[in-house]
Amino acid sequence: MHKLLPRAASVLDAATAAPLLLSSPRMPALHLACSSFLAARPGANRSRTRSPQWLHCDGARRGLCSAEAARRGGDTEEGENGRAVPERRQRGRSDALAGSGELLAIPGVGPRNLRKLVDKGFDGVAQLKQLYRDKFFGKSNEKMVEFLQNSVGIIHKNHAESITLFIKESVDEEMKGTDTSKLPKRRLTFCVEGNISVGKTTFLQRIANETIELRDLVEIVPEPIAKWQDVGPEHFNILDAFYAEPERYAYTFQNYVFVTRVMQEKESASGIKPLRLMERSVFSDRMVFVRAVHEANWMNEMEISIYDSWFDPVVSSLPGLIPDGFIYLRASPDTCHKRMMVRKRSEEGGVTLDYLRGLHEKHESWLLPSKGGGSGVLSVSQLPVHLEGSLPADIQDRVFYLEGDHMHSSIQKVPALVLDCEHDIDFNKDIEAKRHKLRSSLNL
Ligand code: TTP
Repeated sequence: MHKLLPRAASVLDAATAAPLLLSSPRMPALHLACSSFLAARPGANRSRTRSPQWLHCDGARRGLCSAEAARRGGDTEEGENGRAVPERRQRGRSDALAGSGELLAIPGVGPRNLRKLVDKGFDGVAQLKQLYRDKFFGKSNEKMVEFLQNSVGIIHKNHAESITLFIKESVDEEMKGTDTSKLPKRRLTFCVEGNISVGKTTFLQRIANETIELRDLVEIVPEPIAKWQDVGPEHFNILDAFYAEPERYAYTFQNYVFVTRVMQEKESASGIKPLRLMERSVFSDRMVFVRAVHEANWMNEMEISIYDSWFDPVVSSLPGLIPDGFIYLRASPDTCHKRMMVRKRSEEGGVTLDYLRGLHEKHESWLLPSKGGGSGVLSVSQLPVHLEGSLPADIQDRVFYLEGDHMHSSIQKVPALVLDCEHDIDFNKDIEAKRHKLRSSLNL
């Protein structure tokens, strides 16, 4: 862990303000100043997000492009390319769907959408209501519509809207007469991203634990590096194996990184603090590291195809992996390299400045506005005009919304806060100064 920590103009102020990004109408305890920020995430009129380019998978293969009857629940039972599904296949499927018939009572659900919902693990109305309560309560309907279209694969927006409305009204009906202030608040999750050694661990531990205002509100989920360094009864170190023989172990390692993140998400899912700050995400795995090892030819075409073939469906079926926002700790590759040299993690002896440069570029093209306007490059929108006033002034120009063809559909329009971590500061001093300020204000 670094003794000296990266500095934003005032990292502490920005970090303290970060939870303001996480506002939700259901989180009054956080004194949220910008409740419209997440709830009104833009993209309301986006018709359908195209599948990400890296999937190399066209609409037909994913069953996304056949014509669909636009009647109430009017999805027909068609196979790929619009051909009728063979009877045997239909019979097997209908066995699997037998227990989920109640879903057919939902406007917008016909046989085809029923199959998609069941394939994604929604076996009944109760699961859809739970999804709504966990992920979309207090947000605009558009969020759930987007989820149904992008993650479940419901093609027609009007079907997704009908399903959303039905579920929302059912939940609202059930909650009539309930004192909502006594209900558990929906947890929010932010993922902290940034190059190797930029200071993510330190940021999380010290900012969250040593800042009085945040301690009781924030649960920290550190990256499961210890799990990578100690696998099974033989205590294999897969991080070390990867750096020692990257061509041999890149796929195996990235696969294990993903699995350990899923395990960790499950372990932390039942926490009660309203805010969960996670170190990295499956999205940095895919957008940064998998890209890097593929470009370095450490992961071959077959391996990246295998990775992609499970990445999208698995992520889509685990909504807990999808954060409400990102915090990008940004520093130059040189600075990260210097910090890495000071840290001296034994496995990283061979990590070159060039490799860090590559990772830096990938973070930038993912989490920062495209500067050159190159086509095909990720674009990130500035804060929409109508929301400008709702964010604290000192983070207003550091918040962006992720969008673009290279972005996984489930993080389209997710906000990202960018913090400049180029310069070192002594956090002890800064935290003490903040405490002092707080004590003075309490004495007033
Ligand atoms: P980081 O996730 O960047 O963690 P860190 O401890 O370096 O972060 P910080 O100093 O900012 O707290 O990387 C941990 C190690 O794992 C690093 O050597 C890079 C490697 N790694 C991969 O090779 N692939 C991956 O997908 C991830 C997430 C990490």
